[in-house]
Amino acid sequence: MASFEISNSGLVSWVDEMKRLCKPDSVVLYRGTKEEYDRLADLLVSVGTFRRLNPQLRPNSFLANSDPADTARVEEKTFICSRTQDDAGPSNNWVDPGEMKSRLTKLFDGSMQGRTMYVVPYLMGPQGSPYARVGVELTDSAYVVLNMSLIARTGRPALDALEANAEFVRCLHSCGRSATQSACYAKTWPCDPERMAIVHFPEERLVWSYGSGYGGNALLNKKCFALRIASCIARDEGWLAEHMMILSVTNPQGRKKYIAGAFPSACGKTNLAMVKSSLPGWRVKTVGDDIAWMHFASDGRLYAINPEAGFFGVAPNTSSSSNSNAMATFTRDTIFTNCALTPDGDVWWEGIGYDAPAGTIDWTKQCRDSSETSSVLSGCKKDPLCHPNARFTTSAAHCPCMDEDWENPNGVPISAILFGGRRSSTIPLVCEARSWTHGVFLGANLSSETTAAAAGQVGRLRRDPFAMLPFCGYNIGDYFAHWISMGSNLTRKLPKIYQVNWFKKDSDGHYLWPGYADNMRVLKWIFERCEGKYEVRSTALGGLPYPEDLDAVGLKISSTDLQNLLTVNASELVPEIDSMRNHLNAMGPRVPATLFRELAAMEENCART
Ligand code: OXD
Ligand code: MN
Repeated sequence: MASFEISNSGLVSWVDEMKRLCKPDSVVLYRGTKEEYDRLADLLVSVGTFRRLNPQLRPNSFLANSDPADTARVEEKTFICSRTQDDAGPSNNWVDPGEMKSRLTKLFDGSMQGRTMYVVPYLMGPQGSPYARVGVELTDSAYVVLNMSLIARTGRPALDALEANAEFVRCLHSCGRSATQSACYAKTWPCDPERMAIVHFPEERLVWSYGSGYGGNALLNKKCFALRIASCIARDEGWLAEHMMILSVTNPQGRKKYIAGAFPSACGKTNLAMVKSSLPGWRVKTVGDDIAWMHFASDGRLYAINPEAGFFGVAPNTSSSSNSNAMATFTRDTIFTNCALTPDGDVWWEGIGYDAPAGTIDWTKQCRDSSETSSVLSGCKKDPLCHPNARFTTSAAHCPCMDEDWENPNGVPISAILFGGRRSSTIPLVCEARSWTHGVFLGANLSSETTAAAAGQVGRLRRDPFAMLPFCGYNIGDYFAHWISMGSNLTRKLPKIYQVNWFKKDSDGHYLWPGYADNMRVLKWIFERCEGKYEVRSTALGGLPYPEDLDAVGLKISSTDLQNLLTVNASELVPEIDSMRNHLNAMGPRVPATLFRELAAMEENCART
C-alpha cells in the first residue's frame, strides 16, 4: 500500500485490510486539491464516463450518463444490519450482520481488480465545529470521488482531524462487476444491478455498498453516513440527524430567524432553501438543502449545522423561475448526471424553461431527430429526454444565496421546524402543532406522493415519517421516542412545529397554491407567529391561519381557493385518521403510546367538528 502521511493507525490498517479483499491495481489517497480533481476529470473524459460541456457555456462542467439500470436510490436493496432485527425495526431491511458480511465479502473479493482504490477522507460539518465528524470512503469510482469533492469537505480538513487518531466512519464502496451488464455502458458506468447492496452496520459505524455508482447509493457521506449512521450516533449522544433543509428569513426590519424543514426526496427542499422572496423587504438565505444535524446548546436553544458542503439536486423542473439561485450556482464547476445534451454542448432537462434545441441527445445517448424532439415537447412521446431523477452536483461555494453563518461552527439557532410532503388533498397549506409532542405526531405521520428519487412507482401515497423512512438507521419507534424525549426537558426553548403542503389541488386537479417564491408568504406567517403575532384557528389537525393573516397582496388567488387551502375537511380527515392508525401500528410495538394518545385526541376533535 502507498504509505500515506497519515498517523491514524486505525485508518492505515483498515485500508490495508480492504485492499487485500478488493485487490485494486493501486491505492491512491485523495487530498482534495484542484490538481487531483482536474486529473481525475480528464481521466473520466478520456474513458467516456464524462463529457466535457462547452467551456464557453459552462466552464469546467461535465455530463455523465449512468447505466439505465442504475439511476436512483435502491431502497429495497438497502439494509440496516444491526445486531438484532428489533434494532433495525419494521421500516428497514435487515439481515444478520455476520451473514451479510460473508455474503458481501464474496462480492467485494477482487471487485476492484483492474481499478484504482481511492481513499477519500472527508469532514461532515464546518471546519472547527465541535459537531463535525470525519468519514473515509474507499471507492473504485473516480466519478464518486469527484462528486464527493463537490458536496463534502474532502482531503485536508479531514486529514487534519484524523491525525489525532480520531474516530471515523468507515465507508467501503465498489461499483462491482456484472456478467450481464449492457455492453454499451459496461466501460463508462460499471455497476452490478443484479447484486446491488447498500449495507449499514450501525454499531460498527460502518457502511459497505456494492454494485451501484449512483447518488445516495455510492456517495456514502450523504444518506448512508450523514443520515443512517448519524441518526444512530445522534440517538446514542442525544442530538438529531435529520433529512432537513435549513434557511434563514430576514424581515424588512432586519430581524433574522432560522427555519429547518423535512420534506421527502424531490418535494422541493432545494427550491425552498434557495427561494427568492415574492414579498418586498423579506429575504431568504440558505444554510443547507438536504441534511441538518441539530443539538440543544447551553442557552436551551436548538442549533443546526449543515454537514454538507454542496448540493446533489434534482435537475428536472429547475428553472430561472423555480430556482434562479440554483441556476446561478451551476453555471460552472458542476457535474450533471443523466441530463440531455444539446448540440452546442450544454445540458437540458424538462422544465428548464425553454425548448430543447433540435438534435438534443437524450440521457441514454440517443439522438432524437427534430420531429421527435418537438413531439417530446408537445407531450406526444412519453419518454423524457432527461431522466426524471437526473442530478446536478455542485459546491455551495458558488451559490449566491448562502447565509453568512452557514459555516458557523456552532450552527444556527432554529425557531421553527416544518414537515411537508406532496398531498393533493386533505392537508392544508400550513398548520401549527399545538405542542412539541403534537408536532412529533405530525412528523411521525408525514406522507407524500412518491417521486423518482427512489426506484419504484411514482405518485403513490406513502407515509414517510419525518421524511426519514428510507434514512432512519434504527427502529423507527425508538426514533419517535427520541424526538419526544428531546422536547421533554423543560429548560429548553423548543422551536415551533408546522406542517406545510404546497401541492393541494382543486377538484379539477389544478394546484391551488402557486408555490416557489410565494411560499415566502407562508414563511412570513410562520416568522411572525414565532414573534407571537396572530391567533390560530383551532382544528382537529392543528392551528390554521385566518385567511386575512396570510399576506396575499399581489397574489392572484380567489378567496374560494384560499379558503380551500386553509381548511381541514372532516370528511377527508376520517380516512386520514384510519390511515395514520394503520401506519403507526405498522411501525411496530416500540411506537410511543403518546402518539396513539395524540391520534385519539385528533379523532375526538374531528368527531366534535
Ligand atoms: C436526495 C434524496 O438525493 O433524498 O437528497 O434522494
Ligand atoms: Mn434528500
